[in-house]
Amino acid sequence: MGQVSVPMRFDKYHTYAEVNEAIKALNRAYPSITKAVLVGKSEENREIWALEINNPQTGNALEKPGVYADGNIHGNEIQAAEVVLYLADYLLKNYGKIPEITKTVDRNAFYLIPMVNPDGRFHFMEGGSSMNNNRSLRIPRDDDKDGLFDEDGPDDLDGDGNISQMRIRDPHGRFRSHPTEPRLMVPVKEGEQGEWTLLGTEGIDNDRDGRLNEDAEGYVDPNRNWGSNWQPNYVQNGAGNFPFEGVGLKAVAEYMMERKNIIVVYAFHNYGGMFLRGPSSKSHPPYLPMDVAVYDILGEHAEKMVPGYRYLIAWKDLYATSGDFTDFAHNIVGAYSFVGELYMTSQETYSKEIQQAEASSWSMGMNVERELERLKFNDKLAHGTLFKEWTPFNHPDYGEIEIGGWIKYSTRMPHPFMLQEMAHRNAAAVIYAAAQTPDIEIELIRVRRVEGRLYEVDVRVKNSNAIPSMSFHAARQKLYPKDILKVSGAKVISGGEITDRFNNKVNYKIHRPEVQFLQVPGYGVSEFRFLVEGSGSIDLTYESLKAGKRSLKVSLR
Ligand SMILES: [Ca+2]
Ligand SMILES: [Ca+2]
Ligand SMILES: [Ca+2]
Ligand SMILES: [Ca+2]
Ligand SMILES: [Zn+2]
Repeated sequence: MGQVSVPMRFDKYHTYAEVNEAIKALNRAYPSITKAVLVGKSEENREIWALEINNPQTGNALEKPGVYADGNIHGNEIQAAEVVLYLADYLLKNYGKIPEITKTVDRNAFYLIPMVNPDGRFHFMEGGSSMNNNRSLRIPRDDDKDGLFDEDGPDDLDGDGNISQMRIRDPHGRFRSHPTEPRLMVPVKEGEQGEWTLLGTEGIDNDRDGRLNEDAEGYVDPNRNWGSNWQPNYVQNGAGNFPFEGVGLKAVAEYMMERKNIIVVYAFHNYGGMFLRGPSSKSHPPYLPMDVAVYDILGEHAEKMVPGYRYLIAWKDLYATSGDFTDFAHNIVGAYSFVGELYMTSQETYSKEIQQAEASSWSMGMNVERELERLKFNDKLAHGTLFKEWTPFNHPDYGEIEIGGWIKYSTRMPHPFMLQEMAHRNAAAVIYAAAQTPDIEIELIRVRRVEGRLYEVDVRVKNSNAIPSMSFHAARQKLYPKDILKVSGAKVISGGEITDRFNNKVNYKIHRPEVQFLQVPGYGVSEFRFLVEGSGSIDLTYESLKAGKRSLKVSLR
C-alpha cells in the first residue's frame, strides 16, 4: 500500500488495489469537497468505489446538475479507469486555481466510478490474459453446453502473464512469414508455399474434448445486462439470465437511481476513438430531435477535443446491442449519455501521420501496412515491450510450436507514455459537458398593478446553458416529475405559461395555478403570468430534479 500519491501520476496503469487506494487517497487529500462511497461488491467480492466531488458550501449535491463518469465496465478495458481517475485528480488539484474548474466543481456534483468491473481488471492485470480476455463478469457460463462451466479457458503456458498466439511450422499452412519482417505473418497467395498454421490463443485443451480454449471465464457481458431494452441470450450474446444478474451492476444502477440529479453520463471503454450515443439498437425509436440537438453539441465538441475520434450513433454507425448501459442512462436515468471508446491503434505510429479514424473498432485484422508500422513503434518507441517475440515452446499436444504476438497491454490501450494526454483530452470532454449542464435563473419581467390588491406578475425561468433542465425523452415519457415553479405569500387567482408574449397568450392552468410544471430548454426560457391578490411580497421558488433549486422574492407595488 501507499503506492498512490496525490496529485496522481498517469504514466502507469493502476492495479485493482491501487485504483481503490487512489479514491481513498484523493478523498483524504480533499476531504471537504469529496466523499469516497462504497457502491457495492463484485461477483468475487471485490469493491466498487465511487469518488464524489461536491462543494457543500455551494449546496447539497442532489441540488446540483449531476455528472456521472465511469470506466472499466469491460474488465480488459483498463485505461478507462485512469481516464476517470484523471478527471477526479484534475478537478481537485485545480479547484481554486483555474477559475473554470473552480466554477464547475462549485456548480456541479460529480459521481466518478473508475472501475465498474474490478474482477475483470484484477484478472486482466494480475493473471494471464490476452488483450481480449477478462472482459466479462465473473459469472460462470457453460459456453459450449457440455455441462461444465468455464472448464477450458486460455492458459498462460510460458507464464509471462500474457495469453499470446500459438503457431506451428506447416508447409501446408495458410500463412508465411513476411519477406522483410519475420515477426509478421501474411496469408499465402495461390500457388505459394505455406509456412505456418495458426493454432489460436495460447493454451491447452483442458477438458480433452478436442477443442481448444472453448469455454473461458464468464461470459456475461456487463454491457449487455442492463435493465433497458434487455434481450435474452439467444438474441443478445452475453445478456445473462436476467437484467442486473451482475451484482456489481445492480449496485451501480441503484447508486445512480438514488442520485436523481444525474443529467450527464460518460462511460469509458476501449477502443477505436469514438464518442457514441444511443440508441443502441434499431428497434428503439430514434431519439427525439430536440435531444439529438443537445447530443450533437456535446458530441461534436468532444470529437474535436480528441484528434481522430468520431462522434457516432451506436446502432447505426457501429453495431446494435441490447441491454447496454448507454440506453439505461438515457432511457431510465434521463441523462445525456455517451460512450467514450478510448484509443486508436493507429496512434502507434513511427513515421507516418496518424491515420484519420480507424475503419472500425473490431477490424484489427491483417492490415500489413499498419502492422509493420506498429512493429516499428514497438521497436523504437516502446523498446520491444508491446510485442512478444515468437519463442519456441514444447506443447503437450502439438509438440514444437512457437508462442508470440502482441501482448495484453498493446492494441487496445496506449503505451503509458501516451496515457496522460489521452486521459486529459477525454476528461476535458466530460468537463465541457459539465459546463453545459443547465444553469437556471428566475427573472422578474414585470409587476403590474391591476387594481386594489390585485397584481399581474410576469416571470421568466431562463437557462443559459445547452442542456435542458430535463431531457425531452424524460419529459415525454414522464420518467419523473417535471420542474416546479411555485408562488407563495399571496393568493394566486390564475396562472399559466405565456405562450406568446407579443399577443398576450397564456396557457392558464385551471387547478392550483400557484404550482406550474415546466421544462426549460437549453439556451431557452419558459415564461409565466400570475394574477395574485395580496400585498408586500411574494416568493417564487423553482425546483428541478436535475437543475437544482432557485428562488426569487418579488415586491408587489
Ligand atoms: Ca463448458
Ligand atoms: Ca504466455
Ligand atoms: Ca476443450
Ligand atoms: Ca485451455
Ligand atoms: Zn467496452
